[in-house]
Amino acid sequence: MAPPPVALITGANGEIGRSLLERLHQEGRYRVVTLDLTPLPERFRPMCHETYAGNILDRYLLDQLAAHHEIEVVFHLAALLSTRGERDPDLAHQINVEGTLHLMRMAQQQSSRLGRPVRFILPSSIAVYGVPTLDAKAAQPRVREDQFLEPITMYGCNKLYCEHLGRYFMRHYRSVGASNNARLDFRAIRFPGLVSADTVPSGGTSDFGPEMLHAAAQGRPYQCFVGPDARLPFMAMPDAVRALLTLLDADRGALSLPSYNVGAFSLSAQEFADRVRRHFPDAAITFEPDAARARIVDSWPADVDDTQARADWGWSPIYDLDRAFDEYLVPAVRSRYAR
Ligand code: AKB
Repeated sequence: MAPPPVALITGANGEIGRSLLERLHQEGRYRVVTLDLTPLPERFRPMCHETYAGNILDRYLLDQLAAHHEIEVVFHLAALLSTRGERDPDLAHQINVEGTLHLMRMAQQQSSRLGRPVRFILPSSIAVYGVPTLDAKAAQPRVREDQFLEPITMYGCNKLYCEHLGRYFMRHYRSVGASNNARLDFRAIRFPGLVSADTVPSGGTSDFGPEMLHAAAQGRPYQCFVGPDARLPFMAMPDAVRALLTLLDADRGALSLPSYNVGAFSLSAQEFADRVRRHFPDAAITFEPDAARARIVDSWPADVDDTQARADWGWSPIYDLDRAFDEYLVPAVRSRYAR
């Protein structure tokens, strides 16, 4: 029997990466090769066919990866998130754009070599949106994929441009001159703020939600860096991983967009704090807004319209607000910090 095909995960050591790795390992459909700046912790290594510690900007390393493995699927998760990106926009551009370009080029070459399209999955973000005012945010809470595409962060600009790059590589790469028998098959999801019970995110601006929850579960006070009215869409991590895998498996012919919104639930920071207090009544949460970070959150939509993902590839979240907290987040963080 032929061995399972190879899937490459970049940024495997990050929040989505670790959850995705565990899920792929359970399913056993792929031999997983990982690439991350930092070595994977010991417990994840047996889940991988091979692990590489290195930089996606290292083209020599990417060439080596491509030479050693017939990569059929790329999950390109490595990125510098929105807050970190504003602290160092040049670095954000390098990692988020140049790194993605290198990887798309590699996936393109693999597609030509294998004679079939490598599927390239990119987690994009609600950061691609730039809603101009709070009035506009209130008037249009559920934003469609083609609205408000004027991001105010380097990270948002990078993600939006990478969506275009993916579409270009899939449909138009080298359309003049060289012949192309197989282009890569690009698919992207614009994720809301993700909340995981296993990891605390770092460098993002939707981080206030998960930070609040993890602080409360550890009995630590938390100063929220946005005001109580700041509202964002959120999603539980298992749904995010399921979204990636469902989009991966979708029929190419059914996909009408290169990049899709996916929604689950929308919460203000106050509502998030109230939910947390419902389960951890002693949680000491205060609001001490940081103007720059609060402005970023204000520019992101309150919620997303995911009609197209539902219609094209059957997207539907398992975890609505109640289930996310009652059945996943709270029991899992409790047991995590009880250990
Ligand atoms: C961030 O806050 O930068 C990310 C995102 C919304 O993409 N979590």
